[in-house]
Amino acid sequence: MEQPLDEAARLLRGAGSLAILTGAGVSAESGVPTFRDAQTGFWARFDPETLASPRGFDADPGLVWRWYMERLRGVERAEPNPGHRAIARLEARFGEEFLLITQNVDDLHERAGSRRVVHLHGSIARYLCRRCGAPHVLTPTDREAPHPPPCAACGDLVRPGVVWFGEMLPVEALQRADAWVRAADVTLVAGTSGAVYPAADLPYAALGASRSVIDVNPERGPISAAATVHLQGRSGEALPQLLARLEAPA
Ligand code: BJW
Ligand code: ZN
Repeated sequence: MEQPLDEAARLLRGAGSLAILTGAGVSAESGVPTFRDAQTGFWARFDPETLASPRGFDADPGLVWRWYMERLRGVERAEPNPGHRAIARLEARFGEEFLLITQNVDDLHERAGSRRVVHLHGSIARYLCRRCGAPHVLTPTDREAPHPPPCAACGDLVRPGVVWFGEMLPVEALQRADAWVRAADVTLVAGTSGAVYPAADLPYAALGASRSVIDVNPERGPISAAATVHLQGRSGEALPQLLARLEAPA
């Protein structure tokens, strides 16, 4: 029987276009905790779905602010890992027939060289007013403050430029992602639990359009079960292996 790595390499070799969907697991080997692991230590006492929601921010803006400032520092200290770099190499190989769709709010893909990137859940480096939407540039004081700063335009509170539970994803980004997974010959999914919608629908949209799906995850989750191939392993190891197999003479 064909090994999963060989099967995945064969699918990619035969593909003219590639979509990649990433989640927090891709940044785990860079030391950025996955979303469901981000509640370690002090944060273990809080429900992530409350911290990452407008309701949670309304209830305790200072608590949510401190959580984001701590995570922002973690992202800034982190470096891209071999998984991010393998994804950038795949972009170089597929050129315009490539789109990276990420749920991650870090910029590690860009720092690894990815350019054709769509962010579904925003960015932890961007800040804006929760009321009037005016952008806000973080000062060193803001970063250490126990509370979010006030908006310079209207005085309401500044919030992170991420998509919280109960909020709409950026419409254009989601439409582009959906069109890409339906049209691309292969969709490679890496490091996502498939627990959060509507991003979790994308692999099924690809399968529904009779496209192939490769899932890279050390755990076997709902997407691995439905995928054409499941590469069971860490993305920082499995993706470079896949790339090496692809670049080797057939
Ligand atoms: C490794 C690894 C290694 C570890 N290598 N892998 C349909 C059904 C039910 C509910 C809903 C539904 N549609 C919408 C909802 C509601 C809700 C939702 O999905 N809830 C679920 C809990 C069920 N969705 C929403 O609210 C969305 N908005 C929306 O639908 O708007 C329309 C609407 C509005 C109002 C009313 C009704 C509808 C918005 C979702 C926004 C998600 N935002 C967050 C926070 C961003 C900011 C922040 O970071 O703080 O995005 S939540 C969090 O989850 C974050 C992530 O991007 C997202 C996905 O998580 P991800 O990336 O999969 O990470 P983990 O931690 O879950 O998994 C890590 C994986 O990595 C695991 O599988 C590991 O095994 C693996 N791994 N090491 C490879 N080395
Ligand atoms: Zn404002």
